[in-house]
Amino acid sequence: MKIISLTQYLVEQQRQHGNIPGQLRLLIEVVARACKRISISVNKGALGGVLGSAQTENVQGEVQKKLDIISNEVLIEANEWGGHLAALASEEMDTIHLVPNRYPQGEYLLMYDPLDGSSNIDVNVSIGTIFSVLKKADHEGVSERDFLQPGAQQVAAGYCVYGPQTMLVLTVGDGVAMFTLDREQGSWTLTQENVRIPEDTREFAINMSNMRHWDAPVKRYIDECLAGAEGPRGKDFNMRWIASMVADVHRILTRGGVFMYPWDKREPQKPGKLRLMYEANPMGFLVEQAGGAATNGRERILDIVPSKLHERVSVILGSKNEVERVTRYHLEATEEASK
Ligand code: P6P
Repeated sequence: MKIISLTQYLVEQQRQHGNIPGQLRLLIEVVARACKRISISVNKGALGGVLGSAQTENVQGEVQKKLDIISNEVLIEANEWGGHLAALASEEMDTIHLVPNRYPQGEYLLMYDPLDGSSNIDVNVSIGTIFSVLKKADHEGVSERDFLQPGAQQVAAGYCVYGPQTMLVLTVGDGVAMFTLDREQGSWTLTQENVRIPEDTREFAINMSNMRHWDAPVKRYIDECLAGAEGPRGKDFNMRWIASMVADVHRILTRGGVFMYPWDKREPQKPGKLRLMYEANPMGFLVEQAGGAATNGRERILDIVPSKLHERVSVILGSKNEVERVTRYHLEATEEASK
C-alpha cells in the first residue's frame, strides 16, 4: 500500500481543488497533532492518572472528567500560536476563547468537543474528539456572533476516534478521507478515501431506554424496525448503541446505519441532547460528504441557523433512505396535527 501522509493528502487536495489554503492546512495539521497527544493520554488510562472525575462542571452542567479538561487544554495550546485562528469555542468552555494578543490572528474559527463520550472513558470504550471549522466574516474583531453560521458554511470538519485503532476522519468539502495513526512513525497514514455510506441499512442506533419519552414519528419508525421481516419493512433490523457519538458515526461511515438522538419528553424545552455547533454540524457535514443525510427530523441540520453557541438539536443521520423515511414520518405527523 502506498503510504500517503496527512500532509501529502492535504497538499494534493490543495493542488487538485484549491480548497486548502495554507492557514487551513496548518489548522488541520495542528488539530491532528493535538489528537495524537490526546490519544497518548487516553491510551495511558489509569497508568497516567487521567481517569475519573475532575470534580468540576462544564457549561452544560455535566461533571467533567479529568481527560475532558486535559483534551481541551491540549487543543487550546496547539492552536493559539499558529496565526490561523481568530478564536475557538469548546463544549468545555462557556464563552469563545480569543487568540492571545501576543500571537497573530487568523481568519478561521474552530469549534470542538474535545472528548465526546466521556461517560465511556472509565469503562475503556471508544471515545473521540469532534471538530468543525468556519471562516470568520471579514471585519475587525471577533465575537460569539461570528460563530453563529449554519453548518453549510463549514470549510472543514472531522473527528478522531480513540478506539482499537486511533483514526482521524476528515472532510474539506471534497468527500471523506480516513487516516490511521501509525504509532511507530507517530504519523497519520491515509487508509481510506471517498468514503460512501450505503443508502439502505438494517442497523439503527438509538438509546432504547428512552422509548416511552419519544415523539410518535420516532416510535413509529423504531416499532417498524422491531417488527422485522413480518412487519411493514419486510426485513429484520439490528441495533447498536455505544453512547459515544464518534464511535456510532464511525460505524455508520464504515458500513451504513441510522443514528438517532431525537427530541423527547424528558426535557421538552430542549430541542435535543446533542450540540449543534460541535457535534451535529461536523458529523452532518461528514455524513453528507459520504452520500448520507442528516436532519433534525424536519429540516437539514446544515441549514439550521444557530442562535447560541451551545445550542442543542435533535439528530437523525446516516443512510440516506432511512433518514429520509424518519424525516417523512415527522413531516406527516406535523401535517396530521395541523388538520
Ligand atoms: P445517552 C455522549 O455523552 C453523547 O454526547 C454522545 O456522544 C452520545 O451519542 C450520547 O451523548 C449518549 O447519550 O443519553 O445514551 O448516554
